[in-house]
Amino acid sequence: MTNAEIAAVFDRIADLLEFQDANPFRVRAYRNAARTIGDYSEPLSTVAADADRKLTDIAGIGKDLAEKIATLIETGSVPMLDELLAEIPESVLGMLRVPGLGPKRAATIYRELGVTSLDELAEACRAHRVRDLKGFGAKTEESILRDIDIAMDAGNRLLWAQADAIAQSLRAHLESCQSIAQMEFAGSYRRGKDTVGDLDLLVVAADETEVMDRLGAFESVREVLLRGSTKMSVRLSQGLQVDLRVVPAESFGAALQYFTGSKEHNVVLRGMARGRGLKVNEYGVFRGEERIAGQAEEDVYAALDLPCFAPELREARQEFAWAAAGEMPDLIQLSDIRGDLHAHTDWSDGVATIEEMAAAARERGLKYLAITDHSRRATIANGLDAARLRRQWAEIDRINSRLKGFTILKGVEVDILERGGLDFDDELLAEADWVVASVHFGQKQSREQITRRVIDALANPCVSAIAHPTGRLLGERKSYEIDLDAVLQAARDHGKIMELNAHPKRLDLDDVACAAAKNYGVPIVISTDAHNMEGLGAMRYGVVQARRGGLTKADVANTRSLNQLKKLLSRR
Ligand code: DGT
Ligand code: CA
Ligand code: CA
Ligand code: ZN
Repeated sequence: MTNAEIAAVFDRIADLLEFQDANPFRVRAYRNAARTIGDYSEPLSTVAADADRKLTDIAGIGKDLAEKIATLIETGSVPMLDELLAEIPESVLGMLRVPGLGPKRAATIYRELGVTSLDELAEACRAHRVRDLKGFGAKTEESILRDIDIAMDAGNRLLWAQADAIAQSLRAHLESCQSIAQMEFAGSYRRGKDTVGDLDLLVVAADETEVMDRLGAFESVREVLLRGSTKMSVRLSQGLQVDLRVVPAESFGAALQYFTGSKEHNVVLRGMARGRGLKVNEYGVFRGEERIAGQAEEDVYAALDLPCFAPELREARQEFAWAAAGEMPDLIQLSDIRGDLHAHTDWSDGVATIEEMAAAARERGLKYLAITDHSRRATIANGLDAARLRRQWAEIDRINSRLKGFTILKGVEVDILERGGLDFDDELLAEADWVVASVHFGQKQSREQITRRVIDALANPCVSAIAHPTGRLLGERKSYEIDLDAVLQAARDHGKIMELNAHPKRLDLDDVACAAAKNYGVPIVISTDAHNMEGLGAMRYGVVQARRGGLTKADVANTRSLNQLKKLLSRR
């Protein structure tokens, strides 16, 4: 059983408990467990099998949890989950993914109307049976119907990070196949899109039968959907479909270009080719019958006098204009990142100590780390009051005095309150090195209200950046209503920074908003929002999205040295 599978079990337990309206702290404990396990780099089954090691040695895993994990690894299930499932059919959980439909309302719909799936829910809304339930109404019914696609999609598309984990293990599995001469993933996965519908895989192989047999033997394959002479499609246990195509070596570059997409990018490309009397398809670039390019992707683009676009840019947004003007941005890379400016510790809802987080950041080659635990409003996340925050900062001073070549910044993630204003006084915030402000509460307010709250926060001289500015959670919740243009203008006017939260579920700001920030001259900070040591590894997901937004090293605040960063911050 993989860590991701174990994490999914605890997430399901949390879902079911929520559905039963259980104590939120109990629900949170299972959510945190899922996060810790999902982020852990070593397979827990390895730790469990090692007689010299204990699961409880892992930060964030206590005795009760360790027992459940051991049972899971041993038997493939855990009694608690089975008991919960005996009370509530699993299909009902899909309803929890409809934005705005909390566990309480979902439970009402299930009990009163006997609705057990998303399809039935849509039907009940269309038949206007939902609006008459107590606590509902016509507006709620309409919004359920409007947002139900998010919940339906959630089952179909994987987060890029999930697809990446699968792609990497599939690549490792296939690499031992002697027959494969070249192999590359294409499609939305290669473009780094935040969610991935299916994996497109291209290979050049001496013997396609061997490759297809090998793919069929991949441990996660649940079903072979189709197998032909050059194409094979399988469905994996995670629900993801993989499309394999075996292509001739002389067409590999053309196929890679074609199947990387996007479709819109390819439409523009074909138009440009036609203008030159050429034809582009998945087999090559042709002048009449003659193939003038196809083996390498660069050659396909070169035949049209175009640069070999970074896959992240191939969305028919600005890339062709940049190429025409000779102004292709030199995209940011993971190695450009020097620090992480959003991280939690066991002082609030993280699981590692300040020192552990700092050591882990240093291990990753970073020079600085801001500790930004939650402010008191976030009671469920064990938010800090002023006294505890001051104690934490004193502790950071002590740790810093022992560190050489690495600096921990005294930060805080301060809540932007529902009524407006921040959760701490300016006097306290002025003592911080770095302040990120976030909207965690009052997310259902109007566009005017939320925009005003965020702009006011930007106007506060103590605030350095706005964290996860739109609040979206991929597959769970759309952005709250916010006028991002007005927010970016305010950020520019007040010399502030906007966050690209690198958590794979957030990626917030998204690629398009990052490009908008760049147009306004607003720097972006790519931050992991890590709640444990492994969580710091999310930086690369953020960098991929930043690249999709066309950001360069200079556009991103935390590529700077600490001194340069301080200069940037002194603008506020
Ligand atoms: P996904 O899988 O929904 O996350 O998105 P993609 O972009 O991976 O889409 P997919 O898997 O349907 O197709 C992969 C690429 O193949 C796509 O980005 C462009 C190319 N492609 C597929 N079908 C067509 C088509 O009908 N026309 C054109 N021009 N390109 C296509
Ligand atoms: Ca695809
Ligand atoms: Ca596909
Ligand atoms: Zn945070």
